Formats: sequence, C-alpha cells, structure tokens
Amino acid sequence: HAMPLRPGAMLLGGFAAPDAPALLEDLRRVEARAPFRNMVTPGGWPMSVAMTNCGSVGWVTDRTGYRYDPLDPQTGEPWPAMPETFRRLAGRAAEVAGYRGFEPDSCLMNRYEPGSRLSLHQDRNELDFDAPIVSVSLGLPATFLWGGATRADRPMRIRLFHGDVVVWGGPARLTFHGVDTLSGGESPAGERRYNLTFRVAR
Ligand code: MD3
Ligand code: FE
Repeated sequence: HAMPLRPGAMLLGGFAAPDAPALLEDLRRVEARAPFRNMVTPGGWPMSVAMTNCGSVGWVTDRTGYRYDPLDPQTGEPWPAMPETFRRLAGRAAEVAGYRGFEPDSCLMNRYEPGSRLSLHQDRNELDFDAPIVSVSLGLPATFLWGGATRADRPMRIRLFHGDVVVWGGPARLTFHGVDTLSGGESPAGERRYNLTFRVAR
C-alpha cells in the first residue's frame, strides 16, 4: 500500500490505522497541557484550523510572523515532549519511504472541524529542507490540495483518510499545498480531523 504520488511524495494508505487508538490517547495527553488554539496570522486573521505542538520546538504564528518556538506562547511553558507512539510511527513511516534515521524535533498538530480549511502555502520555516516531513491523518477524511512549485500551479486533489500517512521529501518538499473545507460526518476521532506533521525544524 505504498504509492508514490509524484517524485518525493509517498502515500502510505492506512499505515497508522493500527496505532490510531494509541495516537489519539496520546494526543489527548498533549492537548491537556497545550490546548488547541486558533492562532492569528501575520495579517491579523485567526486560522480556522486549531493547532498545538509537541516536541522540543513548536510552530507558531502571531502578528509578528511565523516561527518555531521552544515555549508555548499561551502558557509560557515548554511544549509537551513528543510521545513515544508518535516518534516511533514517524520513524517507521520515514523508513518505509526510504529515509533512514528520521529524528523529528517537532510535531505540529492540526485540528479541523467542519468548515475549517488551510489555504495554499509552502512549509519553509524549517532550517533543513533535506529532511522529509511525515504527515499522519486521523478522523474525518479531507481533500488535500497539492500544487506545484508556484502558487499558480493548479492543485491536484487527493482524499486522505483516517490512518493515512504521507512522507514528503526531495522535490516535493517545497511544493504548495493546502486542505479544502472539511465536511461533517462521524469518525473514530468524532466530528473532526487531526493531522500530525513531524518535522526536523532545527
Ligand atoms: C507537502 N498540514 O501543517 S499535511 C501543515 O492536513 C499542513 O493539516 C496539512 O500543510 C494538514 O503545514 C497537510 C501534508 C503536508 C505537510 C507538509 C508538507 C504536505 C506537505 C510540506 C511540503 C509538501
Ligand atoms: Fe503545510
């Protein structure tokens, strides 16, 4: 069930499904200490996707810009440690996709509710673009939008389901991508979708 989408991107359909209950349980533990919140973009608008982080640094946005920060600006505390279940799954997925020794220092956790969307963007706040990004989808299905090297490239639409894992590296690492407006429904995670993205940020 490993399928290359385009050079550099590997879809591992259902790869995380057996681990999903444990991942969701650890997600609850992280959010108890670092709650999901709708961060504000530099333009001043709150995002419709709620976010939190675990690991030694976390991705944040506010009026001053985007950055990786070792502290949760909402609590002033370090982000919760990355749970072993998260770390192991990310390492195994990277290995299947051909990346040995993937050691993420950050996991951005996104929570989508019906109506939430993520507009087209690039992930370029990390220092090392040679390291892949591993993303894990849990809960409701979503339509992932996958563009090209410029914002003008018309995106491909890919449905991502509960338990799907995608490993993005090489020529796919800096492509534009986003998530279309989430629809309602029931799922093992309730009426929402979570996405965990594992990164080497520093
Ligand atoms: C392709 N998250 O957090 S995950 C993000 O479903 C983000 O929540 C989406 O985009 C989500 O930044 C998509 C898939 C993903 C993540 C990072 C990528 C695809 C990527 C980086 C480069 C290319
Ligand atoms: Fe992204």
